[in-house]
Amino acid sequence: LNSEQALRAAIDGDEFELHYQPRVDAASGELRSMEALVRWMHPQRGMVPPDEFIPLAEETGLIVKLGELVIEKACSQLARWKAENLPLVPVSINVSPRQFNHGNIAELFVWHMKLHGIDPSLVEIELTESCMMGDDQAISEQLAAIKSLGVKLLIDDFGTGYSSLSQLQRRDLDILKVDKAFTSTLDSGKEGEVFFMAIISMAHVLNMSVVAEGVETLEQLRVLQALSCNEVQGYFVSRPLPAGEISQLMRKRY
Ligand code: G
Ligand code: G
Ligand code: NA
Ligand code: MN
Repeated sequence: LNSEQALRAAIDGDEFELHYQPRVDAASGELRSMEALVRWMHPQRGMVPPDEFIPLAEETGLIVKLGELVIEKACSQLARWKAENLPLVPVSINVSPRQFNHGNIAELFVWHMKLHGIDPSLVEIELTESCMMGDDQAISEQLAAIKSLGVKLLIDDFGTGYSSLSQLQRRDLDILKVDKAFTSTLDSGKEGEVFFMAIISMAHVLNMSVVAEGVETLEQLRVLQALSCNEVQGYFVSRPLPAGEISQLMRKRY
């Protein structure tokens, strides 16, 4: 399981599946997007979570192949939902630093969107802060290429990395996802609230909307609503679900 060889064989054997975690409007609860989260359906071990293979995929460079598989699966799933006439919302796809630095992410997305007839407004890309470090010019060009497609850009796990305010200001990002570690601080007094208040007002000045990740309780949701956090994601709303269960959710929206 933990070898490069096993991971490579799993990629060739198509042992991966996407689950989808809803992201909803904080005030109305309306479905806004779904995050695609990859799972390894191991023939012996069952479902293996990404924490157990994404780091290895990053180290070995297999993330490039695996990442393309994820893009392909997300686009073909969107096409299936579209064919079933379900009310579509965007799917948000994680792109890791190595994958981002490997090169033409924009072209890769265009190719798979075209292949499946998917409108770019139905695709979002989640980048971590570490994707924003390095050759400034090259990063800006990649981000601009993605934005010109009409795909939204999210900064994921915000607060855990080293991005500076000036970096945030320079990048043309649409949505800021605050790391779930900060959401859990809302349970222990005002300090967590003050942090969110600062992040939210900064993001709004920069024309970004804010998502709180890892929302697990009604109390957390209430605080986030009061702070004008735009959207929430987390077990309180829904766990990541297989595509079939998402279809049922979408049918209920009619
Ligand atoms: O699904 P779960 O919450 O267990 O995900 C754990 C970690 O794996 C998260 O950091 C998540 O961003 C990452 N992850 C899940 N799916 C993908 C994927 O398709 N590509 C990349 N690069 N990371 C993913
Ligand atoms: O790094 P990223 O934000 O993509 O990680 C998403 C991970 O967080 C997934 O593994 C997902 O299963 C997990 N997750 C999603 N919602 C919650 C939550 O409410 N609480 C906790 N503890 N984890 C969550
Ligand atoms: Na993510
Ligand atoms: Mn995240």
